[in-house]
Amino acid sequence: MKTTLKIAGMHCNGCSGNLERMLNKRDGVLSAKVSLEAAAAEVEYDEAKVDLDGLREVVENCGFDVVG
Ligand code: 9UX
Repeated sequence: MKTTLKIAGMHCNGCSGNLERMLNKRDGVLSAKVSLEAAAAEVEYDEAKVDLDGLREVVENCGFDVVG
């Protein structure tokens, strides 16, 4: 499964780098790419192991919000 999440609250490359690292550490995430410029996270994941709520949880734990 592949999705693109719109992310609010990222201010610098540290933010996007941290979020990308945390998403990639989440069980079930196959690959995550976060763009500061696009304010978006492109995530490929195994839906048997993690769902959208699980991805949202990672984003919120990093201090950001999923806005779409
Ligand atoms: Mo940049 Mo983000 O200094 O939490 S890392 S603002």
